[in-house]
Amino acid sequence: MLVDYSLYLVTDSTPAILKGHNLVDVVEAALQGGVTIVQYRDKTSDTADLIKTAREIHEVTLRYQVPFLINDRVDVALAIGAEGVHVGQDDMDLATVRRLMGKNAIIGVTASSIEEARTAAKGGADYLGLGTLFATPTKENTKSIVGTAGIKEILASLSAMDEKVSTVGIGGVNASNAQRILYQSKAAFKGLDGLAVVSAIVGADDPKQAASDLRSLIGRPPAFA
Ligand code: TZP
Ligand code: MG
Repeated sequence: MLVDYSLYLVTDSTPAILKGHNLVDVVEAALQGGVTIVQYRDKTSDTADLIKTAREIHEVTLRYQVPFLINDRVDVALAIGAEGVHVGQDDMDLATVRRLMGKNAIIGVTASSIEEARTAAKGGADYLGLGTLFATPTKENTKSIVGTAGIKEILASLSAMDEKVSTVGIGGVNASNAQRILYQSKAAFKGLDGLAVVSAIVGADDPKQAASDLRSLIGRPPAFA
């Protein structure tokens, strides 16, 4: 399946980031602004609430014909018929996720090192979330801050493999650094396929505008290039 990873929205349900906005409305605004794929990431709600909110978001993403993935929870993804799942290194193993979700599902894995990235690529991940790029309050206690230099090393190593995997950078991405991250990653063969963003869109006063600004920055060669 051809998936556009260029502007990947990852949701956050914490009041500090949502600032009174309704999450489903924020996702719709972000879709209007041009996000190309959406992941529902919610570490606190109970299962019934996860399923309810995931269903609501999925109704919206289906209207915009954008793939919808669930973070961590294969059971929730299966329950609502989501297009995919994103798992971290401590979640269900990739082979089991693939068996449960089927060959057409979009499966993403977080990778913070060359070894993690290569293992997930060999294991048949469709894409890798590479990071953490920059320290971010959205995800505290991240194992490692890899920066653009670390991302470049991972991309260089992946490009030498037969297995083809898409990649998105995540962690502290915003309108001020998006073009630089993409530009610097291009020095490593094909570069990143996209950028994953949480607070720069979910926490924006105007999520549609924030998404649209990021989308045009991503599509445009940087002024400094
Ligand atoms: N994984 C690595 S960093 C991160 C996740 C889920 C959070 C990124 O959030 P933000 O607000 O875009 O920095
Ligand atoms: Mg996880």
